[in-house]
Amino acid sequence: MKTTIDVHGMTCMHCHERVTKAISSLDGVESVEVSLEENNATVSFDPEKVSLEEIRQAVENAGYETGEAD
Ligand code: 9UX
Repeated sequence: MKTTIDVHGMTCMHCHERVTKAISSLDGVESVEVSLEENNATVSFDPEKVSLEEIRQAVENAGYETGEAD
């Protein structure tokens, strides 16, 4: 499935890279597109391997706040 989650606190390209790596390193994530401008991350993942909650947790562990998925 594909979903977009809000990610707050990213201000530079290093933040962008940290969030991208935090999400893409999870098993079950197929692709991730992080937008600094829109403060979100669009993630394609296999829900049988990884949950949305785990993805949000990975982003928060990297030091960023997440919002509700749309
Ligand atoms: Mo640079 Mo982005 O400290 O937080 S990684 S602003």
